[in-house]
Amino acid sequence: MKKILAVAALGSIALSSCSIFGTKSAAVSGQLKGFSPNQNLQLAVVGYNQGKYVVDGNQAQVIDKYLSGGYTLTLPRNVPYGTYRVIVFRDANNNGSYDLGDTILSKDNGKLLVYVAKDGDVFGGTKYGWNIYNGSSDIQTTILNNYDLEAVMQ
Ligand SMILES: [Ca+2]
Repeated sequence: MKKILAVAALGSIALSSCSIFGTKSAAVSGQLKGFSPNQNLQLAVVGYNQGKYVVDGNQAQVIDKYLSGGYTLTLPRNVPYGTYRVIVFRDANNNGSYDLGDTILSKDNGKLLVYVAKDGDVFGGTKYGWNIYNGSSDIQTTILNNYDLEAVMQ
């Protein structure tokens, strides 16, 4: 009898974990300020941990070559949970993704994209999926806009 109960309990756990599979879709948008066209500039969502950009080949790279003042990027679902930034970079080796040797041309805007497995992960107030954390408890959990990027002085 106990064995049957245990199996039933396991079954319900499996069912409830199923319901959290499938990340809600999300996109981040913002304005681009001060960038010059014709510099082979691209946009990417890049891991950012402990003050450093992560270049490990596992992060999805989302590219938009049309620097037309503003941007909207669909955020990937097949990346590890953690903290990310959108960057503008010059693709020095023309391989279509950000990697060592490419120059980041956007300033740190003080915001992090936070991808979490469940509500409240990483920072209090986050919701399952993608969020924008701006250093305060006022976290954007649904509409991920105003992630503006400004060019560094060159
Ligand atoms: Ca590159």
